[in-house]
Amino acid sequence: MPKFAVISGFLGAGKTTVMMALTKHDPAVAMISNDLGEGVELADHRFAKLSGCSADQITDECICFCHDRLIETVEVRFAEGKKLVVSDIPGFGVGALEHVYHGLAGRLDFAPFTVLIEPATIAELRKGGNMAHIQDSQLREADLIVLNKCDLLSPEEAAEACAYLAEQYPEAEVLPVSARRGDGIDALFRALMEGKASMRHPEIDYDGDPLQNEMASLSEAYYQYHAIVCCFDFDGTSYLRELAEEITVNSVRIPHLKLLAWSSDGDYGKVDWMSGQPLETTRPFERRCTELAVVINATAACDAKLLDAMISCAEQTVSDRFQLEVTMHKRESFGMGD
Ligand SMILES: Nc1nc2c(ncn2[C@@H]2O[C@H](COP(=O)(O)OP(=O)(O)OP(=O)(O)O)[C@@H](O)[C@H]2O)c(=O)[nH]1
Ligand SMILES: [Mg+2]
Repeated sequence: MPKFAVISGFLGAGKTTVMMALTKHDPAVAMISNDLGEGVELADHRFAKLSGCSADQITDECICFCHDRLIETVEVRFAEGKKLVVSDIPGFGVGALEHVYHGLAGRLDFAPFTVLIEPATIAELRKGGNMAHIQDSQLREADLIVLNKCDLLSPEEAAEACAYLAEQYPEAEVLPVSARRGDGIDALFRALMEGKASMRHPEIDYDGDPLQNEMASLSEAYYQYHAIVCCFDFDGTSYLRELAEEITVNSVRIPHLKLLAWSSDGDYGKVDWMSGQPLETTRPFERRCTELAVVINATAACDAKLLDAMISCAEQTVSDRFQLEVTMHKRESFGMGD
């Protein structure tokens, strides 16, 4: 019987990258990107499609609260012969074990509830830093904890981090991977296909102040626009990097900023930024371009109006610098506590 798994984990842990790696590892895997923007094209979904992955998106609401939509999407993929469908939840999301696994018990066959963590988050958890309650609550839901980005650690550091996670979360299996290199993806695929969901009921105070306060401090923004240059061509990667640098000059913590752009000839580029880490060109453009469709998705620890102002000012400044004419299609921002 085909299976469904939730891939949870904090913003930037690598959920999208791991799901993409799973679909590339075995053609019997399909992925769903889930986020809250209304009627938008998610950067994660478009990036997965541009990269040739078998991918769907569910926007506007968390999969915790749209069971029929989720089942419909999963069943279309099962009917095509997929053996495993994986979906993430929004990166600050907690509660999918209760709402999705227990809420849909009997309607889907579940693979282990999987939570990703990256080295930077372990450091935050250890010192009880920003967002530690969200990260800890996510990990307490896990049947399977995946330590991603192991390429950033020495083998000794990775073993030490796995031992820490196994001690803190003794009910979960811990698996080290590097989605970027493909290390451990086969082991993850087998753990999902062969393992079972425990259907545990961990004690998590979903409505408690610490969790609610952390969630309420976050805002999201979704931008979509088309940019065209009149009489020369330009480097799309430089445009995205300068845009990210302009947005991040502000001293606001941004757990994850994603800038994706593509041109009508099929070329595309993606730049990611996570506070405290270097700006990353996840995928550079191969050719120069004369027009681009651009999607910006961001989650930041500030008021929604400030986040919107930061992005729109940066977009205008950098688009002017590149002499681009912009047609805005979508501009939405909202606070998690609104
Ligand atoms: N070094 C390294 N970087 C990685 C790895 N996996 C993902 N990344 C990078 O980490 C950043 C975030 O990855 P995503 O897959 O977008 O993270 P996510 O969990 O889906 O983030 P949200 O959708 O915001 O919750 C991107 O720049 C990725 O290229 C990895 O195994 N190693
Ligand atoms: Mg993602």
